Amino acid sequence: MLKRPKITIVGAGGNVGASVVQWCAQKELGDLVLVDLKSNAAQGRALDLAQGGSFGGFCPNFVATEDVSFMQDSDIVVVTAGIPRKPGQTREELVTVNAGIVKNVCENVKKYAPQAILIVVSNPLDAMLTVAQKVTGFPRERVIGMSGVLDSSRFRSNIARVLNVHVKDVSAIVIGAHTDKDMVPIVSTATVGGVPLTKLLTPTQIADVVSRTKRGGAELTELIGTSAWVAPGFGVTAMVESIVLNQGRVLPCSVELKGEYGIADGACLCVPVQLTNKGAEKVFEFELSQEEKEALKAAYKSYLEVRKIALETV
Ligand code: LAC
Repeated sequence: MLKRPKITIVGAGGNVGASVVQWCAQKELGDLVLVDLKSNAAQGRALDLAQGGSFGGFCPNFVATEDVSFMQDSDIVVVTAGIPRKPGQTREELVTVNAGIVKNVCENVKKYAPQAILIVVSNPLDAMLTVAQKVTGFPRERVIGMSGVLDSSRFRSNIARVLNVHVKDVSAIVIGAHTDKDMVPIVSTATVGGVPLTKLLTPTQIADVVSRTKRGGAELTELIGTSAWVAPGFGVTAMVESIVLNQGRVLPCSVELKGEYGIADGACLCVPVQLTNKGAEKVFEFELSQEEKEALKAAYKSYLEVRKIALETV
């Protein structure tokens, strides 16, 4: 008998988790299990979504629970659990609290869903991915971080806004660390309708777009008092969709590197990867400009500092 993919969202009572559920439900990507340790939080989100199902066009048959064992045999587990940053905070400042939460969730993933593909969203993302990998022992194909899809989406939308063009025609990626300081928007390969970005914007305009992209999450957090959820929800859903439909899309995601880009083995940073029903099946490597190479090296150094704190905590 054919079965629908089982997708568990841990932290579904929070904004990002609920946004992931909404878009995965609308796209009918699988049977959704909403887990949140906070009493009634997942149930409340499930009810809200179910009440909108008739207009949203999806069947409101979610499982919502505080009981992590309901993730049993999930094909995909999305981890959004953890505290979000507040205005003025960096993602890195969340490391000690969130490392403990991610460790706890991942122990349960290992126990109940040992074959799952794990998508981590909790911050500081790249260090949390290392925690997830260490706790589960899953291969790199099955431990993937949501960072670059969001950062690249911000980059593309900033370019589209400055040029007043449709965002669909903007092709641009962000790699590196998912931090304000060390994400690396790639200008050398960015194009608009196939035309290099460097032919369309002045260096000053490009510098502005890059800086706005790196501060995209911080800017939004200052405006609304907590971190984003709509764009992160879309980002996670694009990853889930590529995996469950075996689309093979090439999206920037954080994964464990094995020497690619000259980065030492075992570091988790964002690079373009192909997402299939095996997970992060293939890492794509391409030539970076000198400036981008240096920025990636700096991202690696910062990652090591945050990872050290994360691993000391767990
Ligand atoms: C952001 C969070 C999800 O960048 O890291 O909005």
